[in-house]
Amino acid sequence: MLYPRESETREVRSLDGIWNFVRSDQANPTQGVREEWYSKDLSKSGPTIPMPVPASYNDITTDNLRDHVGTVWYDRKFFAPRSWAVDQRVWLRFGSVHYEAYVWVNGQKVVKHEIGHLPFEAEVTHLLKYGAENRVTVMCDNALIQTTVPQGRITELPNDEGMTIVQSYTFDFFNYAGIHRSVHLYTTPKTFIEEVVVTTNLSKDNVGGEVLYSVKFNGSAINEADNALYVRAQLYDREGKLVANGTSDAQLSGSLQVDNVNPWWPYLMHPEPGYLYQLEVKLHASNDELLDVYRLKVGLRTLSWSNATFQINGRPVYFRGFGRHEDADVRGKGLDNALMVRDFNLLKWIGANAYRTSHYPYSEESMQFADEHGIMIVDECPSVDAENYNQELLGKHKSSLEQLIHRDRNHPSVVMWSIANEPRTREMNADSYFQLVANLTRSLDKTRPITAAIATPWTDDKAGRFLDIISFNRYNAWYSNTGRLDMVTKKVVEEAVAWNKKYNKPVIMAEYGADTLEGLHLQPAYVWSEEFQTEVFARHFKAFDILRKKGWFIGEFVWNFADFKTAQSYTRVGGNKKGVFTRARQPKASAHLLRKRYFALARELDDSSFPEDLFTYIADMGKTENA
Ligand code: GCB
Repeated sequence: MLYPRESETREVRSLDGIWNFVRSDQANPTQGVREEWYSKDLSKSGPTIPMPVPASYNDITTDNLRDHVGTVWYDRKFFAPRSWAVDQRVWLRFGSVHYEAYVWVNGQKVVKHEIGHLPFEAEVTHLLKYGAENRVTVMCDNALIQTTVPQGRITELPNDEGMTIVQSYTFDFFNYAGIHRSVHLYTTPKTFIEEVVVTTNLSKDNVGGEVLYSVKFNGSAINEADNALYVRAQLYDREGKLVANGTSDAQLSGSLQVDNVNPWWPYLMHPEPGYLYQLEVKLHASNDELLDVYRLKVGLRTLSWSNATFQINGRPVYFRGFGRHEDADVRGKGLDNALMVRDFNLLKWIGANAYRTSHYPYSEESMQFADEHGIMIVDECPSVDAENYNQELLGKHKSSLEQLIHRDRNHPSVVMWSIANEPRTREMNADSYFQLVANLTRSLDKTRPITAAIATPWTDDKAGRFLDIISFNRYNAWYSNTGRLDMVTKKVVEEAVAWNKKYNKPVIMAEYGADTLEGLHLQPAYVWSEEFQTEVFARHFKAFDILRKKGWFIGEFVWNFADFKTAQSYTRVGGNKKGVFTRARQPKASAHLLRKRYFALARELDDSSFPEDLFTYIADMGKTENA
C-alpha cells in the first residue's frame, strides 16, 4: 500500500482536526449499529464531545473514558471539490485506527479493518457528493480477546453498581485506542499506480548500484487494443540530478543502473548517512499518454547475514539502540510530529543506530524519518505475548505481517522483521505455529532476516530454529535477583552463549533495563534510583564486550527509550519507568552513560568521531597542550 503523495496526477487532503465523538454504552456496544447512527450526524443520536484526530481518545477527557471498553464513534464533515467529479478516483485512507474500525461515508459502509497500527483504505468515488458536503463516520472497538492481535481477555466482574466489563491483557503497555494516525482523502487517475516494489543491489566495491522496480497498476487499459501499459522510471540524486532512467518490460518491471552510487548507510557508519534518491515512476498508455506519476525515496543498500554476522553494504553491523513505544502524555499513541522529531534528535544525540518498533508497527512518517536519518529499524508486527495458539489467531498474526511487509518493504531503514515479542514459545504447538509465521514472512520478503524477541528460557524455547537472528529479553537484577548488581554480567554472557550454542545463529540482547524514578538518587545504588539504572547498564556493557569478542553477538537494545504508560498495577508507578528518557523526553542520569558507550562503540567499530561535548572537562589528566 503506497503512502498518499501529491503529484501532477494526484491530490491529497487531510481530514485531521477535531471530530465529533460519542462513547457507546459499555453494556450495549451494538446500539449504534442497530440504531444506524452512521445514517445521520452523530449529534442527532445524542450529545457528542470534541475529539482530536489523530490521537488516542483515552487521556483527552477528565472522566473515565480512559478505561472504556468496547465501541466509540467519530464523525466529521468535509467538502469534496467539484473538480474531483471528473475522470478520477477518490480514496479514503486511515493511517491507523486501534483496534477495529468500521467506516461509513454518507451513511454507506465502505470498509472494515481489524488490527491496529496498520493503514487501510477504500475507494469512495461513487459515494461522494462533489461540490457539496459529505460525512465520514467511524466506529472503533478497542476490545481485545484471545483471537485478536495482540490478545486480551474481557470479563464481567461485580462492582458497586452491579456488573461491569473489564479488559485485561498481559502485555506491558496501555491499550490506547482511537484514530491514531492521519486520515487522508486522495485522488488517483482512473488507471493508476497501485503498488511499487523496490529492491536494490550494490557491486562488491559499493561503486555500482542497481534499483529493481516492479509496478502494479489498477484500472482498465485506455482502449480495447491497449493492453500494453508501460512504466518510465527515473532516478534522481539528492541534488535533483537525473542519474538513471529506463523503461519497464511488459510486466511493468525493470532495473536502473547507477554509477558512482551513494549507498544508504546507517548513522555514524559513514559521514553521509541515510542517503536517499528519488524514484519517479510514470505509468504510460501504449500511445504514450501519461496516466499516473508516483515518487518515492529509495536508499541503495545490500543486506546479508550468516550464522555469525549481519552486514550492510558488506560491512558488519553492531546494533546499538532501543526498544521503544509510541507513547506520550495526553495524545497517547496519536501521531505527533513534534514528538517524532524530538525523538530522532535524542536518538542521534545519544549515538544510537537502531531501534525496534516494539511492539507494533510505528507510523509511516517515522519510517520515512528513519530512512532519512540512517536509523536502522527492526520492524515488529503487533503480536505480543502470544499464547493459546489457535487457527484464527494464526490467520490474523499472518495478516498483520502481510500488511506490515506491504507497507514497509521499500524502506531502506527496515533491516529485519520481528515476527513477535515474547511469545510463549514453550507451549505445545509453538513450533508449528512459528514455523508457519516465519515461512510466510520469508515468502513475502527474502531480502531481510527474521527475528523475534524471546523471553522463554533457551532450554524450553521452540521457535528459535525458525529465525535467522536470535533476540532475547532478560531483566537481570530487576525481575530476577532484584537489586543484585553482582549477578548481571556472568548471567548475560552465559545466556547469550547458550542461545548461540543451541541455534548457531547471531544473537542480540533485545531488552534489558531497570525501572527508574527520575530524580531518585540513592548511593549505594538501590532499585528505582538513577544510580541503580546506571549501574545495571554498566554491568551489561561489560557482558556485551565479552560477548562481542565471540564474533556472533551483534547488538544491544536498552529497554526502553522513554517512560511509557501501562495498565494500572502495583508494579508500575504511573507507568513503566525503564526509560533512559522521561516521558517528557528529558534524559535521566543513565542517558549520559549510554551516550558515552554508543559513541565509543561507533568510534571503535566505524571510526566515527566523538561529539565535542561527550566528555565534560574534569582536569587536565596530564595532557596539557602547548597553547
Ligand atoms: C518485557 C516486555 C516489555 C515490558 C518489559 C518490562 O519483557 O517485552 O513489553 O515492558 O519486559 O519492563 O517488564
